[in-house]
Amino acid sequence: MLDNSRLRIAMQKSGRLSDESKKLLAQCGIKINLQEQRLIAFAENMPIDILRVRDDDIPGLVIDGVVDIGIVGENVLEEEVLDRQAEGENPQYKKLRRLDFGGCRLSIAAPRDFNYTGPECLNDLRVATTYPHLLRRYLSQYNVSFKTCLLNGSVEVAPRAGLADVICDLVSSGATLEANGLQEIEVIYKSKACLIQREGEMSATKQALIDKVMTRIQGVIQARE
Ligand code: PRT
Ligand code: ZN
Repeated sequence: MLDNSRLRIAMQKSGRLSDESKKLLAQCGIKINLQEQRLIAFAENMPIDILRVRDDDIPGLVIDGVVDIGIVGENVLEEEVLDRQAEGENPQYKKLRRLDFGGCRLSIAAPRDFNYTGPECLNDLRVATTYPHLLRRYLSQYNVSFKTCLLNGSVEVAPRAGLADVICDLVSSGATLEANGLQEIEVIYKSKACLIQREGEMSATKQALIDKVMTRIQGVIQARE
C-alpha cells in the first residue's frame, strides 16, 4: 500500500500528455526519477508519489479518492463524469486549474463528399467515437439522435471501413482527418490538460504542499506566457 501521508499525483504514463506533465512537475522543483517501466515514482525532495497510468484511468482515480491530484485532458475528465452521471452516480472533484498544454478539439468529421448543412443532417446516422457522452450532450441540443460505433482507436478509418457514416474524434492539426479523406464539420468541445483534486478531507500538511505546488505551477505557466 502507498504511504497515505504523501501527496499522490496521477499522470499519463506514456502519450501526448506525459512529457509536458513530467516537465511541469520538474519545473516546479519536484525531483522525480521516472524509470520507464515503473508504475510508481517517488519524489526525492518532497513527500510526493507519482502514479503513472493510462489517461483514461486518471479521472476515476481522483473521483474515487485513490489519488489526491490528477493531470488529465478535460475531454477525458468530462466524458468520465458524464458516464458516471449516466450510471446514476454523482461524481465529485475540484478543478484546480487549466494547464497550458494538451490543447485539442473534439469534432465531428464526415467524408469529404458529405454535403453538410447543419446538425440535423446527422439524424439517425452511425457515428464512430470514443466520446459517446460528450457527443450525445452536444447533439441533444439539436434533438438529433444517432447510433454509435464505440472505438478506442483508429476512429478515423471507420467511415472508409464501412463501420460508421461519420466520426467524432480529437483533432489538433487536422492532418489525420485530411489523410483519411474527412472534413471537420462541427467542433463540439475544446479541451486542454487540467489539474484536478479529489474532494474531501485533506490533512493540513498535504493541503499546504498542494498550495505550494500550485503557486509554483502558477509561476511556471506565467513565465511561459
Ligand atoms: O495510453 P493512454 O490511454 O494513456 O493514451 P491515449 O492513446 O488514450 O491518449 P493520447 O496520448 O493520444 O492523448 C492524451 C490526451 O492528449 C487526449 O485525451 C487529449 O486530451 C490530448 N490531445 C491533444 C490529443 C490530441 N491533441 C490529438 N491530436 N489526443 C489525441 N489526438 C489524436 C486524435 O485522436 C487523432 O488520432 O491525434 C490525432 C489527430 O491529430 P492531428 O494533429 O492529425 O489533428
Ligand atoms: Zn487513453
